[in-house]
Amino acid sequence: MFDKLKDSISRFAKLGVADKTAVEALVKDIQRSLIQSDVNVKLVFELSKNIKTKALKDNLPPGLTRREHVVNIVYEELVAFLGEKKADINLEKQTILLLGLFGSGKTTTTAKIAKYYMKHGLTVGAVSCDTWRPAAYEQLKALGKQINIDVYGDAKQKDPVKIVKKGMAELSAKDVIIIDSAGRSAIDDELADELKKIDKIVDADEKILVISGDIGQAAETQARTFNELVGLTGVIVTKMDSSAKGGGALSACHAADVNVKFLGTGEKLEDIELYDPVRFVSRLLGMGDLETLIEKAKDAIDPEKAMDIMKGDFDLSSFYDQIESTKKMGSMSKIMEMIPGMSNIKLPKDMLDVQEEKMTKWKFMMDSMTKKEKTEPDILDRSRYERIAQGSGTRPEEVRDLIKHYNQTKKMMKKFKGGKMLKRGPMAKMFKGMMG
Ligand SMILES: Nc1nc2c(ncn2[C@@H]2O[C@H](COP(=O)(O)OP(=O)(O)OP(=O)(O)O)[C@@H](O)[C@H]2O)c(=O)[nH]1
Ligand SMILES: [Mg+2]
Repeated sequence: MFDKLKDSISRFAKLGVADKTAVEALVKDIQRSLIQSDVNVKLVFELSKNIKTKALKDNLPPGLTRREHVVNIVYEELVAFLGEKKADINLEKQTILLLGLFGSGKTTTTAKIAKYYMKHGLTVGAVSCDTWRPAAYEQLKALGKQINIDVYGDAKQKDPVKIVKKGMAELSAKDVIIIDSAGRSAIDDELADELKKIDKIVDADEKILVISGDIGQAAETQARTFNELVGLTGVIVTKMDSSAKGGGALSACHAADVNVKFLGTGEKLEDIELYDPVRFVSRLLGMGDLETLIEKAKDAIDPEKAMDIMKGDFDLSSFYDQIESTKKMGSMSKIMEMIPGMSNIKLPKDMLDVQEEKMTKWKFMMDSMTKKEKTEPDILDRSRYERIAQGSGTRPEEVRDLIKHYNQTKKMMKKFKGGKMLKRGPMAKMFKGMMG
């Protein structure tokens, strides 16, 4: 879905100027992509109007070029358009009812989310109350076997309500019980009646509609109808991998005011991801993957310190710490690639990439420095250089080299105005994500 967006953005990003003509061409491209993904035309026009107005009228935030500003706006508008809310998944004891039309992916999704909850340390059981589809219970049983969960069903029982009652009792020791219900080719009275009865018995904590991405903007009506029927707590959009209309379905869910919880991205049981618009749009636009970066950064970096570094606001010891933790995440330029809107920024290439051997020496040097020397390296003079070199078994030139590297990085970071970029936009979001 939205296949061409990435190309449009990268074409735009390569342009020398980001004037009215360029913005208009970009917006046309975006429109084309969205309409191909079956996004409602009215919504497409609203979105393009927003992008155009903001891109051309907004005052340029300090530190951003017009081009970066425009890309950032496209990014933010798309996130808002698809629903800013990241899926909110409760990891407590609960019952989940999955419902939806024929072939939308309910049974597969039952097993997929079972696996997800298990990965988060919960015990899971599933109930098949689909008395419509031939061998529905067998299908779920086979999937359950793959992930080693208990599945309750009764191929002889024709009343889904009875199956659910019994299944809930059998599986009551499980943290999470997932109920796979029957579909129909359309929402008719029979299905409505059946779902209402099941809903009454189960009183599920989550009532999730499973929609196939290939229905595109028709998802809006479908989501609204099911919502009126049972009061949905969320939607899972499947087949995002195989349908060009996934984008239409997602924006339609947002328009219907239901929250997307997961996306199905393939036939295998691990092909599911938590819906996170920031991550999703970043990837769509070829602007890297913030989530991945946040995950990595959480392990490696102290966000407060990282922020100081970006602002050029650091002393020798935090400089050293930062080089060390940045190394854990990969090179600085790699990191920048993962940040939306930042991939075009020319960072002093691999300023923070220092060879291991050099790092060890630097460590010794810093051990031989006084606290004052580390916070105010400017006080270093010839005799201090010599003393530090002697204490660390290095040469004075090598100590000078460290200081030179430190000063250069500081200067570059200040010039690159990292601090200003941290106040808004994706960078700010990333750091917020790291803190949380
Ligand atoms: N490519 C792809 N295929 C999927 C995805 N989710 C489900 N499918 C496939 O869609 C088909 C229908 O999936 P089911 O899970 O049986 O759908 P269902 O809603 O339970 O169908 P009924 O029980 O007949 O109503 C199967 O072939 C699945 O492998 C997905 O995210 N991507
Ligand atoms: Mg099924």
